[in-house]
Order: sequence, then C-alpha cells, then structure tokens
Amino acid sequence: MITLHHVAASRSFRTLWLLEELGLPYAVKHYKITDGSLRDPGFLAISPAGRVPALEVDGKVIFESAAITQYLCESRPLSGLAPKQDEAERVDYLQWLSFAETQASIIASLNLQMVFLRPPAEPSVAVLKLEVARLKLTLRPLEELLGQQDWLLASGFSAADTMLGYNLTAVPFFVDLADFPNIRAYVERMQARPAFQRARAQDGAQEFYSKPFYSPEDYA
Ligand SMILES: N[C@@H](CCC(=O)N[C@@H](CS)C(=O)NCC(=O)O)C(=O)O
Repeated sequence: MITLHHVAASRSFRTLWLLEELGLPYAVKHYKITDGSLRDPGFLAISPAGRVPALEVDGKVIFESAAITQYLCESRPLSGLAPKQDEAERVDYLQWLSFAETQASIIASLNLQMVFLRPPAEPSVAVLKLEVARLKLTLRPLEELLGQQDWLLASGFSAADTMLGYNLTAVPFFVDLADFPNIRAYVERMQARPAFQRARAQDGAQEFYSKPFYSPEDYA
C-alpha cells in the first residue's frame, strides 16, 4: 500500500493529486504544521527535514515532491504523464518541474513572513514587496505560455502541471491574478479535472490562511 504523509493545502497536495491522476490506491496520514507533529522523531525518520510530502511506496520512503513525481511516473510508465528521456518535450517537462520549486520557495517565504510569523516578530515591508515582485516575475512566463497552450507541455496535461498547478492555489493570497487571465483560465481547467476534485476531497481543511489576501502594505 502506498502511504502519503500529508499536510492539508501544502506541497503534498501535488502528490495527492498525482496519485489520483495515476489512479493508484493509497492511504493518507494527515499532519499539521502547527502542532509539532512534523518534528516528531517518528516522522523525522521518514522525512529528515520534517517536510511533506513524504511517500512510502514500493518498499521505499521518498521525500521531495519533484523526486516523488519523477519516481511515480517512471515506475508507472504507462501513465503517460511524463515524457521519456528520448522525447522532445522531456527538457520542457524537467524545466517546469524545477521551476515549480523556484516559485514555491517564494510562496513559502511569504507564508513564513505574513502567515506564520507572530508578534513581536515583524516582517520587513521592503523584503515583502521584493518577494511579491519576485513572485509576479515567475508568473510572467506562465501567462505567456498559457496563452498559447492549455497545459505546461504543448502535447497536453502532464505531471509538471500537478507540481506547478498546486502553486497557483496559493499565489492568489499574495498576487491579484486579475492581470493574468491565461493563468486564471489554466487554474479553472485544472480544478475541473476529476482527479483534482478527488484529491481536494482527501486534502483536509487548510489551516494557514485566515483572510483572502495578504498585502505588504498591511505591515507598513
Ligand atoms: N522541496 C520540498 C519542500 C517541502 C516543504 O517544505 N513542504 C512544506 C509544506 S508546503 C513543509 O513540510 N513545511 C514544514 C516545515 O517547514 O516545518 C518539496 O517539494 O517536497
């Protein structure tokens, strides 16, 4: 049995969604970021940096969502969700897989400073503005690409969309997507996928965001 170690609305949603796209049976072990369970020695033995996702699969334990994505697609090659090494789109696929983490690292920084940091600690408004600008910059190539095609790969939906698509569920807490109509249409397409909806049903309630939008100006 495959077991996913998961926090609701976190990067482990990528794996949850991919498992649904692949139609694989799995169990979910739920954790919370705020209750210390990710620092429990039992969990650290599974994921040494105390992060999710971690996946128990085929007698192995894998952490890092991109590695999990890669392993699942390569060990289930009939899925067709990742181009093989000799396919032309392989480079694009690998690029977007890593780009998802470039973008997610900015979202994680904004989460840390605007959502998790508690008084008397105060974020720097200048740093927040810089991070929002950096996040917007990562949206530009996506907006352009998604004006030409429905998914990250021209040939259609792939596991790269489960990696990067998840990010776009968090981006609107920090960037108004009004100026990014192609990204908004992409988000609608991904949310319409039955596997995405089944994953949402397993996800659990998010416990991070208490308002719809976080602005650096709120800290000025
Ligand atoms: N590069 C890792 C990042 C994993 C990660 O940092 N996950 C966050 C949730 S989005 C986490 O587990 N945070 C817990 C913590 O920082 O203590 C991946 O893609 O799996």
